[in-house]
Amino acid sequence: MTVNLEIDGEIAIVTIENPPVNALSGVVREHLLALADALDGDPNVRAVVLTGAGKLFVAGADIAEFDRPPEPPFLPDVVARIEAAAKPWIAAIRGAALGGGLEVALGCRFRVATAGARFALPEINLGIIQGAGGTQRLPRIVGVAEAIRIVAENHSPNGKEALRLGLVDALVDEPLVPGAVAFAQAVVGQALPPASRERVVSAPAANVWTEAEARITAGARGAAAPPQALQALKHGIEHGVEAGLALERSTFLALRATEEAAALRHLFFAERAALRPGDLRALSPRPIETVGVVGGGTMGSGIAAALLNAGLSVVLIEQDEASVLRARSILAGLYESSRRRGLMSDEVASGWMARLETIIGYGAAGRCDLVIEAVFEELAVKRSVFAELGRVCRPDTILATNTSYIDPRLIADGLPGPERFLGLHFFSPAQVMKLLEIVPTPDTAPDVLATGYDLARRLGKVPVRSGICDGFIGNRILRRYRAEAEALVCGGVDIAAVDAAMRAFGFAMGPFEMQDMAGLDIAYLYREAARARGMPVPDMPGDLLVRAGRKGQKTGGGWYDYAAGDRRPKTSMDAQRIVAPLVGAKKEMAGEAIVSRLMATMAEEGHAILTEGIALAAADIDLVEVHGYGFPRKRGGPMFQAGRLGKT
Ligand code: T1G
Repeated sequence: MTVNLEIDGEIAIVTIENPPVNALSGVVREHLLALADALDGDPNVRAVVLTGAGKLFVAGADIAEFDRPPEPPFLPDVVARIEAAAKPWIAAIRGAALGGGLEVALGCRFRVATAGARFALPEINLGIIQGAGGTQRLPRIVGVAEAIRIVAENHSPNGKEALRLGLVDALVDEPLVPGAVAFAQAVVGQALPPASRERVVSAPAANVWTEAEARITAGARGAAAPPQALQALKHGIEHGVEAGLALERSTFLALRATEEAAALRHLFFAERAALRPGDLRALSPRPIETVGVVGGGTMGSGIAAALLNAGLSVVLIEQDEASVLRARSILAGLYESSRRRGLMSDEVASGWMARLETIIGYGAAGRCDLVIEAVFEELAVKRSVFAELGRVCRPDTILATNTSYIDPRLIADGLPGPERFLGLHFFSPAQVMKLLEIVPTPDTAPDVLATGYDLARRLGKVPVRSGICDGFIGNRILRRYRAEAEALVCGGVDIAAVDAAMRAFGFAMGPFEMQDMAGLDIAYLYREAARARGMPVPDMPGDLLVRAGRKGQKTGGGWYDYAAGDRRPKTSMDAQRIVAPLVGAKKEMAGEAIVSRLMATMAEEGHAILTEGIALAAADIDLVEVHGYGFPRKRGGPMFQAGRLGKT
């Protein structure tokens, strides 16, 4: 890790080299500050080119430092020193200039970039705001409206757009540094342009602020940082750059110390670690270009859409013409919604339908590099599918099941080449949900497992490895979470109070609203199956509701009542009457108490899962909950929560 200095005639070239992303760690800041002083004092140097080594400029401050109190030299001071330099500093940008990296570039008098460069101030994704002048210098360069989009709404212009906005002064082709040196030689001797912070910015019409506040507050969904980033930007426009810088910094420092920011940092690093598990790093995944999907129902079609969105070719296997037509109409709908949601580039969209082949029978499965089975959750049905696949597929074809409950070892039993088999558990809707539970069997070959992770990376999924147990990681914790929520109701706590508490905590829905949407019969059938196996499973309020025909939204009522065509839950006297035999005297319980009770239950099950080796790390359990079960991102996950309470 260092900051290199080279001299090319009258031009000094300063290169930040701090792999993997040139983060502005303490040592880098020290070097930059010392160099700024030294180069200002060097009469032979008339301009400075600042760049980053490798594929990008700078990915920002070193996020890993944020769990510790800020250490000098502070980044705002480094930026201010570069900005105050007697000679022009020219930022030469290739790849990403993010967060503090863009702020350093804004401190330079000039910026040049390649057309493919990317500019962003993504601090809000970490529960913080910019901390080194981004909210003040950016609007003075690109104007208030554009700055609001970049500072508080995650807009990230590329090089071309940055030139149009005036964020960069010129686009240069590779090799970048010689182009930047030529630019520097051209500006040497010219009067220095005003520093970013001194540039005049016209205050926008009042409606710009009110509209932005409404838009950003709504988009933030309760996240603290975006509205505060806007406030800091606005404060500087209305009260001057010094006041703006001061508010920005105090806000940054305050947010940096919050649980929300710690939770988002936890997930930032967990998501990256999840993609590169240590035991598979040295392995090369198998090449996957054509993927077979058996079953074109909701899950199968969603998986097919996720594969097509990622540019892969899909052979969707069904058993008859009617099923093929149904699958194609589902996929046509998913294509439209993926387009609308911007889930695929124009390039991918153009070949989407052409890369989809739907067939009856297993004939074409022999051409597939991987086949994912997504048929009905019944062992015999799944085994018959793999009997066919074992017969027609190439010996090196990877075979995967999307089961969410059945033991994959039972499904693979007797399959020729069991080392090529594993569980790939997608979550509905599979083209949207980011979680992929990867469930190897004892026979699964390491490179097959590595291929599962590589597929997750290509689909933009978050892979989490799960051992084999009932419900793997996610559904096992869900079962405990729901059982504990029902236990609260049995204890006299109001159904709606439990849901309200979990929504206030950050969930989009409480456990009962969620179950009404998914259907109460899934859990009921699971319990009935256990009872049929002779297990002593006591009746739960949900069982009484299902036996009374209340399966949730699909039957017009479950825990709540629903008017026809209306998904809004209404308190149900019928439901309360039906569950009354299992419910004790009415009891008031504070929202926080409800939350900590359910959090403790999830963490307790998480600990058991860790102890049994079903999950490799507590952070993996948090990723499952956040990316598969709607756990609020700003809370980090049940294990993170337990850690905060010192219960790990
Ligand atoms: N600090 C520390 N480590 C970082 C890092 C950072 N800013 N960015 C990435 N890493 C690590 C990451 O954990 C992984 O580590 C490796 O680099 C490769 O990352 C004052 C306060 C740059 C687009 O939010 O968006 O500046 O797993 O797998 O897919 O206002 O990383 O190998 O051990 O993601 O090629 C603002 C965060 C900081 C940008 C590259 N900056 N990074 O993506 O690789 S706050 C960000 C990214 C700030 C100032 C404020 C991406 C990337 P490991 P990767 P990638």
